[in-house]
Amino acid sequence: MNERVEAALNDQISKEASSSQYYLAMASWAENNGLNGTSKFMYVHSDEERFHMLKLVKFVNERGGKALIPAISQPPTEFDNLKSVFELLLKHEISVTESINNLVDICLQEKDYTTHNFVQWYVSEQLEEEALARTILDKLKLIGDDNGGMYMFDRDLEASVLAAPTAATDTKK
Ligand code: OFO
Repeated sequence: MNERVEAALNDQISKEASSSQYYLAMASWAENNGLNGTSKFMYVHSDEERFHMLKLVKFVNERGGKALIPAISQPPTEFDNLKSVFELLLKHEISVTESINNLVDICLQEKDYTTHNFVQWYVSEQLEEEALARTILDKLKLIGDDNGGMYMFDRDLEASVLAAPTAATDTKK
């Protein structure tokens, strides 16, 4: 496997692992603050990021490279409020999108069209994740400081998690 592509894929493995840990920290914070719907959403999201990481690990190894399992730094343990949690999530997803775009760029520079094809799945995934985070933030902006609205928001988020396919059950993934 091309060395530059392999290094970029390993860097992405590390980013997906960090994303998983970051959302796990958010899930735990939400659970401790009575936000059960948000907590379920974040637990599922954390699992999905781990799935993204595993998909990369398997691809690198199957293509004759060596997947490196990274150490992960400690994510934050406290968050200001629900809105700031989703603002951080969107910011994080935007940085992951940049990293995926960089990976696409390297694949093209190195003429590795197989990896380029593989990475397109992540391009679409990032589009979906950013859109979802923006939709959630728009709702939170409408709710403002209204506690009743916040309660409904958390409940709706729980319902959406229960209705949506997960990485483990979605055959498209
Ligand atoms: Fe892996 O999709 Fe978000 O970060």
